[in-house]
Amino acid sequence: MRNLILILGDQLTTDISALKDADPKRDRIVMAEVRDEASYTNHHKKKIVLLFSAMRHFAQRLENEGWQVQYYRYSPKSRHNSLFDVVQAQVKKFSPDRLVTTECGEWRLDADIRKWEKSLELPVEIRLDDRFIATKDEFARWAEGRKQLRMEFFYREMRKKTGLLMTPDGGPEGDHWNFDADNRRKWTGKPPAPAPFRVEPDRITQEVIELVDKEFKDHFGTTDDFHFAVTPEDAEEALAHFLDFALPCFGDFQDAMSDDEDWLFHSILSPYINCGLLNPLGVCEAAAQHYYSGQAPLNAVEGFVRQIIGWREFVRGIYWLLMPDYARENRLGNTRKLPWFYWTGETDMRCMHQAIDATRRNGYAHHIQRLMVTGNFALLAGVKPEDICDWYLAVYADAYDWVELPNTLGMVMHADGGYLGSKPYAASGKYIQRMSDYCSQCKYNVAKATEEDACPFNALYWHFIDRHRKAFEGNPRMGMMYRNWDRQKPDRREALLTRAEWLLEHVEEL
Ligand code: FAD
Ligand code: DLZ
Ligand code: SF4
Repeated sequence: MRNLILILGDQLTTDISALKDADPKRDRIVMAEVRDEASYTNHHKKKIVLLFSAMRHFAQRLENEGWQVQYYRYSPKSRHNSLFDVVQAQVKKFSPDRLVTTECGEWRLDADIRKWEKSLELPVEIRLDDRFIATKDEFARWAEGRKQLRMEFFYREMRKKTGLLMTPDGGPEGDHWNFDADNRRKWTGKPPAPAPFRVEPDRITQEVIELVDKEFKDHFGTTDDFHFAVTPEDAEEALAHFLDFALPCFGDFQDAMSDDEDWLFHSILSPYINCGLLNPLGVCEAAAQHYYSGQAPLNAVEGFVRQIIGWREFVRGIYWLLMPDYARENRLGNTRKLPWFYWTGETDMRCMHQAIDATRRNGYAHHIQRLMVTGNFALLAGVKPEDICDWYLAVYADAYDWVELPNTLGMVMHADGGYLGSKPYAASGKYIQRMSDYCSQCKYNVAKATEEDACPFNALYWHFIDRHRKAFEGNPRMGMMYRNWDRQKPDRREALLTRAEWLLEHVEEL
């Protein structure tokens, strides 16, 4: 046998670089559902269903196309509990000339795979993951020598590289690179948000749901109402659904939140893009096409494209530039344990309850819920980065270390000193009230700050500002906040800090 080709659970496309120039007659593919990957965090049950079912569908497709596939189904009694165990067994059985794989997305597993050449005594060829627009080296070259790494400037390079939304003379469509200023509307029910795309589980998915309910019953979330796509064809349908029904309003309501709508105008494509069912560049090209055909406005399409070729590529670049030390960063010196209600949703804070409950049911919450509700609370309450990062890695169907970690540790917790934002995304209840209708359903009063029934975000916000004065006072984007704080009467400041201290002591009861 010539090559043993390892395909990981988030590499589910026939275009994956490990399969380039492969020969179905002489090469053999290995894929495996293994305990170590399914249990290194408390993955949401829906994420395991999505990946195992998509892996099984993908293996079946490869077999139908004539490939020899060694597929290991999950079994608690298996002797092969890690990807290394599986590969080692295959190497023993078939004595391949070499192992071929595509670079792994997570530092943890990547570091492991890079040791295999020695432990297997076999050449291991690790190919670039060309689903990303920038290679790790390209990002490192862009970053070199820059005082500050800003997503916006990297994004412009990616626009030029891909030609997405560029005019023939090399400028950005609409004369601006970024239309974010148009993308901050509150949603009050009109136009109605589209129903999310649904696929009913087929026989394979049903089997996996039964497996997950039995073997992963202690994991977070529920398998109930599983309706994610698990094949590339269905994921393409999900993309078409988004382009037709949600993209036109994506920009306007990108930052909005709603008490009775889980999905609003978001694409819900990250679970598919991240595991290989959709190609990120293809998704952006399809969105751009909707702009050129007049089906969606530029602020929506540019905003959407920026999330993918800007933010998604940028966080990956930061991850590989700074790992493994990055994961240990805690520049604000936080020490608090993650409050238990992150796992149960049992809190009277309506915004937190709704975001956590949607997360539990769906394995999904949209960006502003992640950033400005659950993230903002963890930042204000001073939760340990490690704890909150573990939570985000566990609870979302799209979560992988390379994308979760910079978003949480960097963007939300500002624990890296500011690679993902020039100031922390800290906000009081006023922001949540402005962008949602949660507050009108809440036990707490968003207009109050110091009283017993006052919105906890308000006093916690000022406590955050006060306790991190040294870190942020000199930041030009924070200066106004410090001036506002200093202008308040000493009694008022005292009352706010006293209320915040009480809240911090009683976090578990909120
Ligand atoms: P849309 O709002 O429709 O956006 C379109 C696409 O843009 C997404 O599918 C995604 O591929 C990309 N995108 C948007 N924002 C980001 C971003 N900040 N970073 C990377 N890609 C982005 N995204 C993940 O894919 N996996 C994660 O584990 C993850 N963890 C996060 C943790 C925190 C604390 C925060 C604040 C954000 C996190 N994000 C993560 C980014 C973002 O919230 C999700 O990508 C988005 O909510 C997915 O839903 P959607 O497909 O409907 O996105
Ligand atoms: C996330 C995940 C899960 C839950 N299970 C598997 C698995 O059983 N087999 C596998 O090959 N991959 C799995 N994955 C994805 C990996 O843990 C890992 O996150 C990615 O391969 C990183 O690129
Ligand atoms: Fe959230 Fe405060 Fe509004 Fe309640 S009042 S929903 S806690 S922001």
